[in-house]
Amino acid sequence: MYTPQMMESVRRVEDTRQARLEAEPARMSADAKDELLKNYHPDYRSEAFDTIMVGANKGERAPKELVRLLHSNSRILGKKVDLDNPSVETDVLIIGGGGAGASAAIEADEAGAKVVIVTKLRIGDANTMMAEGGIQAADKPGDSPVQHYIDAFGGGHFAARPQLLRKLVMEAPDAIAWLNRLGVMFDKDAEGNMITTHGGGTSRKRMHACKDYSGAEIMRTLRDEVANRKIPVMEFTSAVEIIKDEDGHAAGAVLVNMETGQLITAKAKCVVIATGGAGRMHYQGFPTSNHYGATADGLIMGYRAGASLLYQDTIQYHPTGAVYPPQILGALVTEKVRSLGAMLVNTNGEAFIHPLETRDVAAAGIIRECGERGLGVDTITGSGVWLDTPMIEMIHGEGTIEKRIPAMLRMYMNYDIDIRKEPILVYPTLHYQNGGLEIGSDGFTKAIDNLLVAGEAVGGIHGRNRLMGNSLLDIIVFGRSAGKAAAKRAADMKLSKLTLSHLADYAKELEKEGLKTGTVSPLLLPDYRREADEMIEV
Ligand code: MEZ
Repeated sequence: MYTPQMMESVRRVEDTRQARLEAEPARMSADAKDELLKNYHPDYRSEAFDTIMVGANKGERAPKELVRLLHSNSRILGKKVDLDNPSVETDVLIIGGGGAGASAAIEADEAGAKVVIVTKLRIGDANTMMAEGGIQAADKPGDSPVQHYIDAFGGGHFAARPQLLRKLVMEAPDAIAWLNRLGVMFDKDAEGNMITTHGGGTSRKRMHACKDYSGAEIMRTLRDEVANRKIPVMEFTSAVEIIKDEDGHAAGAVLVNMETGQLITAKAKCVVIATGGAGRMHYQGFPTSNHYGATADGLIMGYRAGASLLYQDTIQYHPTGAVYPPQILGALVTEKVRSLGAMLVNTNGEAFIHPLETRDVAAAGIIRECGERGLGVDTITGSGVWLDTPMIEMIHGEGTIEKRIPAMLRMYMNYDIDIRKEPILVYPTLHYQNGGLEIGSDGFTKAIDNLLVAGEAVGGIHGRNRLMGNSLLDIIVFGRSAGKAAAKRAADMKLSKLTLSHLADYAKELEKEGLKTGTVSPLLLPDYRREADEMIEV
């Protein structure tokens, strides 16, 4: 399956394998990491960012693609929306059908609230489903939430909001217990103990996994629970704007039926934004590991309603996205592959970075290797480095790959690459938005006291870089608590007259700044047609 040139490089990887197994690559100093990030991490390419000219974060920078949407008008500006006769009325409206939205819905329902989930695709079409390697929790002897906090705080460059991170690590053991009770099939040993491994930047083995489809297994369980509880789910229905009342509360959302385009008014006493990430914005032209609907919708709706963003300028590029074969460009190659011992190796078979450096550092190292150093392996989609998967069975014994990372084995087998015998080619892929809407530790946005945010749409939990397995964790911890808080708030919330006047105000602000992009937002779905047309022209 590899080209003859690639095979020449594979031979060099094989020649150095035994020696690499015997000598672990050195860790980098903190200064060397900082230097590497500054020079090679995409977050530091100033030309890829623009200044936000309107709203709560005016004057701050964000990726150009996001700024373009923030500088766009509402999809429904000037359209007739019947706010007086809502077709949906509920206590808690949850926007997003991924792990955070489902967890919030389950807890709000448990607390006795009337709940509706709206999701633009199907429930479970979300980044949760795509997460592979595991979920962190310090729930074993020799570990502690404090240790978990220290790892995550350092990994995030000491920028995480302390109260948010504290909540994340303190509630992690209970999150795992909850998932266990709901029926998640975590990997366990013969005695029934949870099997845990390291991830990049962890000082203890606290990654709980379900082989390498941890997110899919968690989402399966949450989706079943939502169905068992008969929580209404409006699928193929997108929220496009937050509705407010005349006192500035969130009061629901304007929805659009994705098939007919019909606008629907949903009134709610409390709203939870759980819309997930932004990989399909393809910042800086990167491929992505994200699901089709990851287009930052919640950030746009929340911002237009008055909420503020935090760390919107920091993006996570997962070091190991597939770069070959081209059919799976950008697909996630789970960090668990490196947790199990596979090294990152250049075209000469040299290990150039410790495989479990934090993601931003590992990604920057790969970009340097393929760029300035010219030691990548050329493919038709760009240059990549080897991830030396055959090392795994040399370390842990035959059968480990089939048992621990079967999804990886199958994905590559589809292209006649047997990862037990041959290494694979990887390059960073857009994986996660570190930033998002700003919340307090109670989950509410600062500007609107009955608007909550949970999951990847939140900024500040992880700081400027997230460790593996802390996202599956945050969707459960913050999803659950958002559901409980929303039910409580809804119980004593009285809404006044509904309004969308904030859309006109936002439009005026855009006009005042002379901004006329001709685009509307949120994006809802990526538009690959332009790219396809360009390819046809070529
Ligand atoms: O937390 C993640 O992003 C994750 C578990 C990804 C992975 O490498 O498997």
